[in-house]
Amino acid sequence: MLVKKTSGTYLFVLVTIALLAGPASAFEQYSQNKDTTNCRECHGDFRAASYTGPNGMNWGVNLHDLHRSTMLSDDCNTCHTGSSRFPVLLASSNGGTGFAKIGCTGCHGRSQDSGSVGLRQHHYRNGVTVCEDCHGDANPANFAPVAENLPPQYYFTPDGAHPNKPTNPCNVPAGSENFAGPATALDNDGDNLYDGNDPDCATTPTPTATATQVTPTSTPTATATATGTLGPATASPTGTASATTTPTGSPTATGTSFACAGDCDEDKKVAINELIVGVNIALGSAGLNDCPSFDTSGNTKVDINELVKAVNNALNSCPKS
Ligand code: HEC
Ligand code: HEC
Ligand code: HEC
Ligand code: HEC
Ligand SMILES: [Ca+2]
Ligand SMILES: [Ca+2]
Ligand SMILES: [Ca+2]
Ligand SMILES: [Ca+2]
Repeated sequence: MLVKKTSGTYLFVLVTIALLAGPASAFEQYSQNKDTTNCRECHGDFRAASYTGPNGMNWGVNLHDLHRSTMLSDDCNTCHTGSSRFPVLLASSNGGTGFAKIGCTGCHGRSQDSGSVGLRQHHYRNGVTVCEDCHGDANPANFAPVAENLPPQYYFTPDGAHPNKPTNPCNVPAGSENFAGPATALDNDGDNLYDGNDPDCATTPTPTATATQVTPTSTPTATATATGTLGPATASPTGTASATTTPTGSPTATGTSFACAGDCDEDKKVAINELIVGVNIALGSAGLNDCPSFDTSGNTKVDINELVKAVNNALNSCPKS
């Protein structure tokens, strides 16, 4: 293993500590043990009779009932796992009727981002910077989430099993994302601008990827261009692929999408040898080309928070997307 002295030792120790620490102390569940830890430290008991938000506003409703009854028509498995009601994991569940098994992130995140980045940046912009200790993408300087108007995965419509679930991140028509509390709903992309007040909502929702094929007229060359918001890169990644083919061929376009930090071979797993590649890129003894998926911020370097993210992916499996 190619680890240089000084900073290399530091990185190796860091990776080792992260491996040993494991997810036990992480915010991957609403509370550690039904106590004032993780999300519950600031958002309180999810089942409290009357929810008071972190900034002191009382919603006059029970957050548990607002979610499970009002929005989800009592589909408990949307958030709950196994036969027990505890713990409640943030990104995994048994899966409600017709829903992917991704729990809270089904509404509090978008599949084009790696997990609930907008939610974390909303915290960051409201002075809660603790998320950045473990999620580099919590800092808006490190990651650009997709726009407010792109719907979370559970917002598809129509749905007979949950006729009152949220459907539109711009809250159009009114009441399609907002059900209680302040007149606003969710700041899906974490820029502190909500729903219709976010300029992203002035445009009609854009498809996540478009492909145009220029049909060749006389020469047997076809070009395909794909643009879209694919994966956690800062800039909007634009991939271009050209294929030389017969006029009847349908060339496929490939954009660069790194859904899982550290997953060099894109098998949806991060193996130890892949982590070592990341450490070597960070140290300069390997090039970013050896595994571009480490550079989730797109700054052409591998930073420590990106290594930590990869370690987390190795421990907890890649984010579902
Ligand atoms: C240190 C306190 C703190 C912790 C811990 C915390 N939050 Fe928050 N949360 C806040 C504050 C402050 C806001 C912003 C206030 C607001 O928007 O009304 C907020 C806002 C939110 C919102 C509203 C987002 C929006 O678009 O308006 C959601 C949802 C949320 N938090 C969920 C969570 C979850 C899930 C966790 C655990 C992973 C968590 N919070 C942990 C303090 C905290
Ligand atoms: C939107 C997500 C969501 C849905 C849907 C949901 N719950 Fe929950 N539930 C939670 C959260 C979050 C907690 C609190 C976990 C904590 O405090 O760590 C909780 C806690 C509970 C608890 C207390 C568990 C304990 O051991 O203290 C029970 C019981 C429960 N839910 C039952 C249900 C039932 C029954 C349904 C369906 C009718 C349901 N829940 C639907 C999110 C949900
Ligand atoms: C002590 C480390 C730690 C802190 C601090 C932390 N998290 Fe996490 N969080 C984790 C780990 C580990 C996971 C599970 C692995 C994963 O999915 O990335 C996780 C998963 C999540 C998930 C579900 C998966 C995803 O990627 O969206 C959400 C949502 C989340 N955290 C939100 C927050 C928010 C909001 C804060 C700040 C209020 C926060 N976390 C603070 C470690 C942490
Ligand atoms: C079906 C979609 C959906 C799911 C699943 C979901 N939420 Fe929500 N959640 C929302 C919406 C929409 C709001 C805002 C409602 C409003 O403004 O009336 C919200 C509001 C909240 C708030 C209050 C935020 C504030 O501004 O104070 C918290 C906390 C929260 N959710 C946590 C969770 C947690 C934890 C889970 C998973 C256990 C979860 N949610 C699952 C849609 C969902
Ligand atoms: Ca925006
Ligand atoms: Ca509201
Ligand atoms: Ca916004
Ligand atoms: Ca919104």
